[in-house]
Amino acid sequence: MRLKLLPLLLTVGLASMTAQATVTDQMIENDAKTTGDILSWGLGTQGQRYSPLKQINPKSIDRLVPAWSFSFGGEKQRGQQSQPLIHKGKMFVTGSYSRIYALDVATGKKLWKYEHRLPDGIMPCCDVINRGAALYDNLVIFMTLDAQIVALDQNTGDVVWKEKIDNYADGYSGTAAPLIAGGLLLTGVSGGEFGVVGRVEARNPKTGQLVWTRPTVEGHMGYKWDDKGNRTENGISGTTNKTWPGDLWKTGGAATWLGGTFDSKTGLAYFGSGNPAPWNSHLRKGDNLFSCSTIAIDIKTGQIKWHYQNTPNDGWDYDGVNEFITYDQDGRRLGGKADRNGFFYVNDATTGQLVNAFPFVKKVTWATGIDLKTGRPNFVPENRPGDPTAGADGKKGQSVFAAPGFLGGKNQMPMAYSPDTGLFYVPANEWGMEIWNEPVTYKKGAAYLGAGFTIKTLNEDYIGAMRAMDPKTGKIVWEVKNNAPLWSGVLTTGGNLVFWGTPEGYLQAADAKTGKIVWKFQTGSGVVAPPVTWEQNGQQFVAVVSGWGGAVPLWGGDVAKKVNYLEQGGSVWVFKLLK
Ligand SMILES: [Ca+2]
Ligand SMILES: [Ca+2]
Repeated sequence: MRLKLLPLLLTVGLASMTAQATVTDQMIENDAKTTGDILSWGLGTQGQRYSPLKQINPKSIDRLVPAWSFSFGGEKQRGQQSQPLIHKGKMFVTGSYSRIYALDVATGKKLWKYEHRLPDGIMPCCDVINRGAALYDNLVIFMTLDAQIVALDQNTGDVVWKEKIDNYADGYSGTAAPLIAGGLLLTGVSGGEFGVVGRVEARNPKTGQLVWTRPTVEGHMGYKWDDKGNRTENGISGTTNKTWPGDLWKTGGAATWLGGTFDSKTGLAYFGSGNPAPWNSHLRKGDNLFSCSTIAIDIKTGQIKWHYQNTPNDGWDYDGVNEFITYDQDGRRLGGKADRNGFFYVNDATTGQLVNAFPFVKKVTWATGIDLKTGRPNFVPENRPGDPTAGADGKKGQSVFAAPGFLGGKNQMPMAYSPDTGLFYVPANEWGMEIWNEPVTYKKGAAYLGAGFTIKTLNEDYIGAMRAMDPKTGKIVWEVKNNAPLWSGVLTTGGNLVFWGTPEGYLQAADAKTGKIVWKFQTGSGVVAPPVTWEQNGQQFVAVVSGWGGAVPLWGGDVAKKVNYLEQGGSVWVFKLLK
């Protein structure tokens, strides 16, 4: 089914037919099937990260060698979490500190670079990273650490339009790759640790003009805009004060910081939402919608079609931002999500009904399981960090050991789904934390947590584990353990391969059915970005960005100390088969 465009966008779309190198809505809708380009984060808006290409396979992969490498240069390194895009012989890849490069895909030669001028006082919680760009028409569009969206000409790197999302000084930032769906540019916001208000925004990708906004904290008004820029109300999200006490919803967090996926079969965009603010859950009795949830938005209306809350009244910073990947199973359109809270959820993609839920990590302390009838977790009340007002001095609540730690059974690194094997490939981590609550009051632009914490290891020999999960049975079909925490996304292919990176610097590949490692390459710095593959002139290529950083070195407590020998970097590697 091809979605009908909004009248406004149809007009704009027709007017731009003369533009060159155009990326169309049709091309984006078909992205997962077209192996010669990569137009969206996730290799298709469903986010499956599956390519049907099979030239590189367990038999031929011995001959996989570097074709070229490109350095992001300068003195700016830190975390590199970007997924490259490929279109008409060009690679578009973002770097740390809100930089973007266009490269000649054949040679790695730099065509242009854009370095966004960042003000002092930006407040990214979890390193100066960027996860990638979006392509539309002749534009390449990305978000910046000072909460702007910049659209550049694909050929020249010139700025075509630039829009401010919100005030960086209030804690807003932008790190996710934008999503293009049904002629709209869909973005979320980062800043849940600063009491921002999460939302999803839809814009005209040609101009940056807003079409609608949908807040992800219950009680806030959504808006829509007509083609003249007139704003009208579009209904409140939920019901004010139904799941939030007092005024806390006004600074309720639920940041949509990892962006979203889209399925043209349902017409819905799926955005995950982060923790409710502040972290101290005793201040906000209730479910605190729509935090820690999967939120399905009808992109034509900007209304929430359904939501499923993974962690009601979260007390552990279990951001529910993880990607919701739609797929077919038993004649149904379902979606899979490996949540930071340690459970893997399968929901009906059209209605949100919970179909299955099971742990994908070995130690979960906050709940004994998810009730498939009610859809709610079976909480373990004594494992919730205590209320500080219950203590003798009122300053520190009872500390608990919780697993997963707040960095999650899975974090920002996107998993992959293979329609060939029917398995999800989940980059998981096994760790815990000591966590306690403290009193806190909201102050604009300041951290809004009301909690103290230290990440702890659970096992001597490993933290990371790449796991092949069967969404029907909940079984781990195979796993590959990793000493350092996994922080890289995953790619799977019709060549029966699964690719992922490690903080130790390897890009590696395993047999998708057995998990046997069949290839690895040392990139020179930690890999915390998702690999991609495409074909050009009959040859299959693989690419990945390398550069250690992200939340682990900044927030990782005992784990950060354990991996402080890892070196930073900033480069993109491209591989092909030796003939
Ligand atoms: Ca494609
Ligand atoms: Ca968070």
